Amino acid sequence: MRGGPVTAGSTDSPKAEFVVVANRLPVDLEKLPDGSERWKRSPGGLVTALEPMLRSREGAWVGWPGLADADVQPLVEDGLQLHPVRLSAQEVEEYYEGFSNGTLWPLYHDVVAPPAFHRHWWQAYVRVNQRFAEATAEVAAEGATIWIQDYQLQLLPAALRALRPDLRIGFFLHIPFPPTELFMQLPWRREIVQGLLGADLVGFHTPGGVRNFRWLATRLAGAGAGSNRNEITVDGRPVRIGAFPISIDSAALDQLSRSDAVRKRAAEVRADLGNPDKIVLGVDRLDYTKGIDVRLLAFHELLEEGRVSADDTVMVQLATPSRERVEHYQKMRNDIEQSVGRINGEFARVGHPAVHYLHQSLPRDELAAFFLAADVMLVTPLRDGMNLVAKEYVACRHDLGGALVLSEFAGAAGELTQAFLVNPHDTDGVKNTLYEALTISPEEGRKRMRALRRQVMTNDVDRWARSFLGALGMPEPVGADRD
Ligand code: ADQ
Repeated sequence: MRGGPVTAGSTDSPKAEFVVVANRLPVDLEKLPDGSERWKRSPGGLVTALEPMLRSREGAWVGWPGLADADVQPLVEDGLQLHPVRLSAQEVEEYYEGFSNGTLWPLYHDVVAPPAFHRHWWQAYVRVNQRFAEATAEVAAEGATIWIQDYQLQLLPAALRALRPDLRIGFFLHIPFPPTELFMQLPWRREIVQGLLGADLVGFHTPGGVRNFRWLATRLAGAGAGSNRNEITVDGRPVRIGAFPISIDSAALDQLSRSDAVRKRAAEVRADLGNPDKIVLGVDRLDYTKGIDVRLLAFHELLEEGRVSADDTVMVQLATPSRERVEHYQKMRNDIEQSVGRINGEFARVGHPAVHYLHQSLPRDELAAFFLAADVMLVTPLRDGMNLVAKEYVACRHDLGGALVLSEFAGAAGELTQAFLVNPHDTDGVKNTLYEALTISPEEGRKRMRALRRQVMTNDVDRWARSFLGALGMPEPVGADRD
């Protein structure tokens, strides 16, 4: 699916053998200024990974279209059935912004912000998960394979199993599964664990997530040992658990970054920045877990100490607007913008900012040009399920240039061991590592980048999806194209 408007197709869809269920559909319903509505495709890593599989199996996707109170009929897009789930404005507030993003998101990210526990948010979460279960049960063929995505739908596996015990159900969590002590704070901890255990396979990014979940399943849901270490049993039913580190469409990004247009644009970006010796880059969804403040502070102190000069080193921070209605995000945005202002106030010259900050979402090819132009990529989350930006940077560096500074607390650190790993809570450590990455010899840089690329180019998102669905035991379609 590429960008652009989508038109509604036939609505009398057959039952699907393979169904992806996610909070959001791969298309967004948009309201135009004249009050009319249109579909806009929202290509992302998950869509790109799953789309070929969905198409080859005439699959379906169940999700919210992104607009409250929208009564939308199912549609067929290029052979892909899309089944919208309706959410009221109050449900968006309580289930999505509330329980998902105000309770679960901070709780699962090491409580870097305090999670709020509200019973009416929880009730909305239960109600919406039940609605997703009914919508999915409606769409799925007898014995179909269902792949549920992410933390907004943790009650769905059990709710769906209750309605349709014939289905093969997989669940994948895109964010970290928290340490047991933190998870135990959740008033509805037992319900969540029991919800997840409705699946036949529960997948996490890292072995740590698997360990935490296994402990909680045993403690809170009486799960027993399975026939091997990747299995537990619940009421005699085996539930597989495992680590499936997600990745990106590495080959596509590699190709894109090799194109003349992107290479030319990367040179333009450098020139636009005043042809500095070094460009330091951050690219994130604007979220308090991403540690944007951590890297701004490190850069600020390096400038103050005179170890780095704004005359020859610039920082660029690209931040996609995110969850702008949630209060905590508004405050964080103000704080970051204040820090950028402070650094520029002290170190910029007219026409030469020390930090360039764009609160914008950029097109893919533009992003690739920035990755190609950047000498150091700073990825410093306080906690992150995986972090795809780190992998995208590596996939774009076919020239073996650039250095990746990566937080130990990103799932990606488990695979990208040749990066400059940092503890984002240790400001001196981040500062010294950033300095080291800025001053690395070209030979050492190439050696590290070669090793990183070997990892990222081999383990792409297609392999991830196949490995999850293989573990779930999904049958290959007749004539499937296997590599
Ligand atoms: P996210 O928290 O959204 O994902 P991440 O994995 O880094 O984090 O993905 C962000 C995506 O947005 C990347 O593809 C990136 O290129 C893109 N992006 C960021 N800033 C952008 C900008 N300014 N313009 C355009 N694009 C931009 C969640 C989890 C992660 C996990 C993924 C996938 O929090 O830990 O890696 O899901 O499972």
